[in-house]
Amino acid sequence: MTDGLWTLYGQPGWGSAIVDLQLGWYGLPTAFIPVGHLFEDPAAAARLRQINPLGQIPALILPDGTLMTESGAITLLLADMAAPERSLVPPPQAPERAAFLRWLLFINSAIYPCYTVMDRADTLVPDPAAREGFSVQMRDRLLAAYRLWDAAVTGPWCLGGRMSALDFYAAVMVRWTPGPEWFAAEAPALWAVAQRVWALPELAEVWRRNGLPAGEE
Ligand SMILES: N[C@@H](CCC(=O)N[C@@H](CS)C(=O)NCC(=O)O)C(=O)O
Repeated sequence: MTDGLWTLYGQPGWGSAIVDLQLGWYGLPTAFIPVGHLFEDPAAAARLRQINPLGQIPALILPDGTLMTESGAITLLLADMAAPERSLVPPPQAPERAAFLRWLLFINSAIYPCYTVMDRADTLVPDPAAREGFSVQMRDRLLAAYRLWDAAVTGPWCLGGRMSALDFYAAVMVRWTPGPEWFAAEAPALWAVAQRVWALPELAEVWRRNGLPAGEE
C-alpha cells in the first residue's frame, strides 16, 4: 500500500503530463517522480524499465501498488473512480460518448505511436539515408492525423460544450513536434482548446511542475 498516494513516473511536459493533469483535476494526491531524459540517458531508460518493462512513461503506481501504463487506459480508469459531475470521460449514455472513444483511441493509435517511433528513429532505422526518408514519412503521417483531429473539433472543447480528457491531451501535445507555431497556424481548433486548458485554475500547480505553456508565465 502507498497511503492513498498515486505515484507517477514521468518527465515534465512529456506524455506523463496528460495523466498528471487528470490526477490534478480529480484532486488525487500525487507523487511525481522525474525519470530523466529517456533518449539521451541510457541509465534513465534502464532505471525506468525496472518500473515499467516497456521503458515508457507515463507509468502510474496505483494506491494499491498496481502498475498502470497506457495513458488511454489510465484516462478510463481514473474516470471510473470520479464523481460523475467531475468526470473527464462522457458516460455510456452521453451523446458525446462515441466521439470521445473514437478520438481517444485515434490519439493513442494514430498520433502517439508516430512520436514513439520518431523518437527512436536512430535505433529503428540505423541507416542514416533510409532514416531521413522514414522520418519525413512519419512526420507527414503525424501532421495528417493532427489535421483530422483538428477538423473534428467544434469548440470550445474537443467535444463541443463538454470538457473531457481529450482537451488535456491537446493541451500537452500542442507543445510537441511540430511545435506550437505549427499548431497555432495549422490546427487552430486544437490550439484554442489547449489555451482553455492552460487557463484552468485547478491545473496551475500541475502546469508548474510540467513547465508552463509559452506565454502563460
Ligand atoms: N501508448 C503509451 C505511449 C507512451 C510513450 O510513448 N511515451 C514516451 C514518452 S512521451 C516514451 O516513454 N518513450 C520511450 C520509449 O518508447 O522508449 C501511452 O499512451 O502511455
